[in-house]
Amino acid sequence: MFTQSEIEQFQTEGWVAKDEFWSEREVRAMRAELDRLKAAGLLRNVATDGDSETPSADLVNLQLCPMFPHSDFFRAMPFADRAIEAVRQLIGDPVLLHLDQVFIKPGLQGMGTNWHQDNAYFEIDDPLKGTAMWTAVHDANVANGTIHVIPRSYRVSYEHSRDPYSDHHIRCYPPEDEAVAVELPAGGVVFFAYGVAHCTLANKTDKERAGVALHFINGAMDATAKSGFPLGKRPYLSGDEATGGLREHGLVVAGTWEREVAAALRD
Ligand SMILES: O=C(O)CCC(=O)C(=O)O
Repeated sequence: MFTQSEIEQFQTEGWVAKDEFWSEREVRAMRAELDRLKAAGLLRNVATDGDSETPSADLVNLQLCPMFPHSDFFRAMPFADRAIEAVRQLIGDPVLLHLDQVFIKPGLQGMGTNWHQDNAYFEIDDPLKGTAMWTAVHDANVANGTIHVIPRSYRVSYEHSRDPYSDHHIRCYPPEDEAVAVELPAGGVVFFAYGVAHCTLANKTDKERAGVALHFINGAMDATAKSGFPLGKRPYLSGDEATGGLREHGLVVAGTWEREVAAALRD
C-alpha cells in the first residue's frame, strides 16, 4: 500500500495522501449512498452565525456523525481490506475504528470546518497512534475548500476554544502560513495523525463537495481515548481480537464491502 518513504512521511510530517485509493465505481457508490442519506433528512447543518448557537441561514456545513447506525454501506467501508491494510501500515496493529462521519459542502454555500487537532477531542497519549482517513468523494481542490494540514503540528498541542461558526465544534489558531492544501481527485484519500492541525475552507464553486472521515486508533490507545464510539463498541479491524465486527456490531461486516457497493449502485 505505502512505500517506506510514505510511511516515513506520516511518521515525521504526520500526514500522507494517496490519489487513487478508491475506484471510480466505489466513488459512485459513495455518492449514491450520500444522496440517499441526504434525501432521508439525516444530514444536519451544524453551521452557526458567529455565536456558536444561532443556526445559519446562509452558510452550510452538513454533517452526519456517526454514519454507521444509518448506513450498512458506511458501516462496511472501514472493513474494506484496503482501508485496514493502509491504516495498519501507518499506526500498527491492532487497528480499531474510533469514529465515522461525513461533511458535505453544498456549492457556493458550503463553509469550512475551522482549524483543530482531532486530539483535542480524542486525547490519545501518542498523537501519531491515531489517524483520520479523509476520503474525497468529489475532486477536492483549493477552490472548493479542500482539507489543509499543518505538517509536524502534532508536536504542539494548541489551545482550543468553542468554534463560533459551529454548534458543537472547537477550534484552534495555529500558524496558517505553514499550511499545505491537500488537493485530491475523487477517490483520493489523505491520512493525518490525531495531532495534526487541519481545516477545510469554503466551497466557492457551484458544485457540492463531500469528505468522508473515518478515524482509527491503535489498540494501545483504546482504554484512554476519549469521544468517538464508546469503549467496547470500537470495532477491532486487525489483530487477534478482530471478529469482523461480530463482537461490536453483532454481525459480521468484514467481507461485505463489495456487496454494499453493488447494492448502493443497484447493480
Ligand atoms: O471535511 C471537513 O470539513 C472536516 C474534516 C475534519 O475536520 C476531520 O475529519 O477531522
